[in-house]
Amino acid sequence: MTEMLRLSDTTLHHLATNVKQPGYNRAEVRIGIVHLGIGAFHRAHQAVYTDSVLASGDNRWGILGVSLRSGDTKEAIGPQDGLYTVASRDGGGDSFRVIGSVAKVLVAPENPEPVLIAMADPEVRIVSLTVTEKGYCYSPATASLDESHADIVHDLAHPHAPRSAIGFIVEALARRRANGTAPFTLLSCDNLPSNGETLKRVVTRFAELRDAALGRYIGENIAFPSTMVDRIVPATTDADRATTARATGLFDAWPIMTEPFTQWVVEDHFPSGRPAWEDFGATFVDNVDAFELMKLRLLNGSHSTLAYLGYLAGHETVADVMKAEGFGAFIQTMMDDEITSTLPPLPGFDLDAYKAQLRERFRNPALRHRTWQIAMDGSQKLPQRLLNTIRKRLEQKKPFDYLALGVAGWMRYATGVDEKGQPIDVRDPLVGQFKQRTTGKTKASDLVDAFLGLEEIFGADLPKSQQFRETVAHKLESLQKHGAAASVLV
Ligand code: CS2
Repeated sequence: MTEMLRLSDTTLHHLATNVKQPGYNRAEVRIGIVHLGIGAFHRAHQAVYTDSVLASGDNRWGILGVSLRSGDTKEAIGPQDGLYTVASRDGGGDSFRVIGSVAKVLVAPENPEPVLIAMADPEVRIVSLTVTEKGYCYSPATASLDESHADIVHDLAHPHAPRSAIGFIVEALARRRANGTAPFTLLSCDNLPSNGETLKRVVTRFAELRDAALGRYIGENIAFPSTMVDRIVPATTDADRATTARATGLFDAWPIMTEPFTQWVVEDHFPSGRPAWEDFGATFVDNVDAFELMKLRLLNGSHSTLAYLGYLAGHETVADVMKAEGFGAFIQTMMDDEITSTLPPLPGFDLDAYKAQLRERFRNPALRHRTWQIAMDGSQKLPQRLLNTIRKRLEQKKPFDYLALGVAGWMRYATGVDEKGQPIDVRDPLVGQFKQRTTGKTKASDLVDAFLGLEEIFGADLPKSQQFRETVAHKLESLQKHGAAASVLV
């Protein structure tokens, strides 16, 4: 591979002829979008829709990608002029496309000022985000700003050199306001219910803490459309790099692996203008909530459940879990008998087909999506993926045994030791708390009590429900006694 050319503007003509490439003049693209949190998901999703818009001749929507933590993305795609490959894979094979919409990458911790300058530019009309759940610096149970969060405390003390997405947004809006520049639209693309409203809540609260008038200005003048985003994007491996280089003829330091499926539902509220993403598959609606709840509860709720139980049963990928005895049937029953009744109606939408397609997507043999990857940050994911669904079932006075096994699976996983007695590398902002609360405890009901003490996950209500406590404890006991593989069979 040493002799292989690397992907860049000047080597593009070496690309294998069956690989789609940006057919537009990248030098003429202007930056209209600043994206905070330029990870693999953004590059597999919004950046692909935007690449199609640029190719259609509207050159106002180039993306400036910002990394809020590490410099990995810039290191990988900076030397490639922002170009990267998207491999879409399923049992039928792979297809490759080079994406040109990312014009530039900045690393905020290296120097916040250029990021703020870009965000204050009048040509920038949209600031979008994929910063994951924890990037909102909120308490997961209430989704309101965590005012004691270290990054928030820092950004309030140093508003002109922020660290958090929230701090950057508020400082940029303050500068635009001071300069008389029209504000940008804020577009959250994270997996949260009513993600636009949530972003508005934390941004407005942070701004208020800085300056009451700024808080009011933001509350009254800024658009925060909500979105539902969907595409499964496993982490890239060295084997994926080699496969991509072989297939495309050029070495790409960070190609993106994903599935053919992609979905984007967006509330159409962009007072400063937007790309015509609907021409390339996005759906614009007045209110996205019903789509978002459907996706979060059916896809992400099942995903997390498969991840915890599957990991405990010794399976490396979601496709492996789906092949193992009982898991496919378990997840189908969980969707049909427990989750479906909690969803708001979507007239004209074929929910059965959606659920069947989801299970097919989980079975995709080419993706190798690791259970460990999905298991990360459970404290931030549980409320919207499983707990709110359980709240609804409690309200309906209906059973929730399958969902409870998912929650117990998370607890079993979060204790940090697997079924063979080996340590688990638990990645979660609250991992210290898990240890502190569970050390020395082995009885299922004691462990459940220890976890339920985490109000930022379970709220004040669920711990008070005896039915919830007992059901989860019963499931955890089953996991302890019989293991995950046997527990999904009952
Ligand atoms: C996954 C999601 O890692 C996870 O938690 O559940 O990233 C999932 O793959 C996407 O939401 C699919 O759109």
